[in-house]
Amino acid sequence: MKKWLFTLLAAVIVVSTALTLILITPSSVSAGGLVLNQGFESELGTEWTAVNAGRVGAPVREGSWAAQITASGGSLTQLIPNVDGLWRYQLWGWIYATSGVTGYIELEFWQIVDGNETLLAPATRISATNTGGSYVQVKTAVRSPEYTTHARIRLVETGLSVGGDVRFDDVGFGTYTGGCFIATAAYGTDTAQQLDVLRAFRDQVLLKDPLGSRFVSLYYKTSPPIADYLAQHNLLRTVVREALLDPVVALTRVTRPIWGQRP
Ligand SMILES: [Ca+2]
Repeated sequence: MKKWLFTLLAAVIVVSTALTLILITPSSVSAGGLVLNQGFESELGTEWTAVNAGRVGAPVREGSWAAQITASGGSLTQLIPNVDGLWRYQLWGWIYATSGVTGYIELEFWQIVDGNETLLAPATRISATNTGGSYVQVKTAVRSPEYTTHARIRLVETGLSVGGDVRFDDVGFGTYTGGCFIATAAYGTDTAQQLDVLRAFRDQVLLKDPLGSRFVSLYYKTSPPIADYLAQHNLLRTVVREALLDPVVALTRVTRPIWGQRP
């Protein structure tokens, strides 16, 4: 592809996405840029340590893949650096579990200095049992203890036996923002499938670039009043969704092979 064309395309996507970001929940972006909002499309095996667990097709939840624990005692674990003490964080995820099986998303706060690891508080757990053939969202807010440097997220289960099934998708951790789901302004839900590709672009492109990160930060600071206004004006909301958001979503989706992370 010609270089100028690529540059033009990138510029169009960045500008369009920036305009659209006001409609996406800021719940997974913190002051320090900490972001973890994972749909298991590519990150499994790189960021997560999997034991008796792996990727599985996820027809019910967003994207093509979810995480599945394949045998009793299996787990998926991830250590997250640069977590601050005395902050309010939010932990969430989607769990699919068959009868008698419980899926847990556990969060621990650690102080890790010079290789010395200290667990600072008992694990916070959110869970779901027998979700009736679909994914159920669980979430909680928790304050990190003083001296926190890291968080550890663990996806585990109880009750899994032959014929049982437990899956996780869209597991996220980030600064608590009071549950202000700005996406409601346009799509009526913060988990609208249309927004997933934009989240991916934000996480994989914008937030990996210093300028992009500052831009996203700035946008999250300035966007709530705009989103509030949109939420109260149905006609404007429809116009924004159909004239701006939908084309941007389509453009971002078709260009994903260009900007997307390689698995
Ligand atoms: Ca997924």
